[in-house]
Amino acid sequence: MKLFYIPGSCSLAPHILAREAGVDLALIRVERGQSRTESGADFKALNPSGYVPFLQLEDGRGLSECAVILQYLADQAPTKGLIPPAGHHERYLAQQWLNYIAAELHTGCYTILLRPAYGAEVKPFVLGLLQTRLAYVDRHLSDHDFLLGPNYSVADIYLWVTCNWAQYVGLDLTSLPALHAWHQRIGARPAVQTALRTEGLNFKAAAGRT
Ligand SMILES: N[C@@H](CCC(=O)N[C@@H](CS)C(=O)NCC(=O)O)C(=O)O
Repeated sequence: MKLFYIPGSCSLAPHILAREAGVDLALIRVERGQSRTESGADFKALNPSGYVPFLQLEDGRGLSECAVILQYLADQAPTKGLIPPAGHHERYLAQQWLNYIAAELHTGCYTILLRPAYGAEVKPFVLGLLQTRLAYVDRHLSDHDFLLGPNYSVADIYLWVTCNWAQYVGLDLTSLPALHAWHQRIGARPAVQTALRTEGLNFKAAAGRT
């Protein structure tokens, strides 16, 4: 399988997950803002939305949307326990968090805060929303080790990547103690460190933009 990615962007989440799960992926870099791959191929011809992550399966079919790709990859390695089995209540809890991260944090806040196309007048309001939404996550993590309770999962990986963007929007994660401690803990995982190094990033510089 091939994962199309932009270093440090949301595509870092499926990249980390593949390493955690031991799923073999070829990484194809897409040039930010240009819809071209590193070899000059037209990325939109392959994925008309133009977004990374994009996963091309062995049979040539494609999958887009970060939350969906994460579930697909985790389902390839069911014994690793990175996602609860389909049909179980816990699977819906995983989807609940994935959807929250995608809608409320990623596109609902960070995309607006980080793209110059959105005017400066909306940004303080959206930053306030982000703080409120992350405070909710911080409260949850204050009495749970991970988003799904005792088990590290795809939801933690996606949240971790979005938390890396906090520094670019002027948000200090130390103001959210449980989230900050959780972020440090996950950042130390070998699979996370290897993915960061492979994308030419480091944890301290915390990895790119949406
Ligand atoms: N709804 C999409 C949004 C993905 C998205 O925003 N991708 C960004 C990177 S985080 C992107 O491809 N940007 C294109 C660019 O910067 O050229 C998803 O959840 O996967």
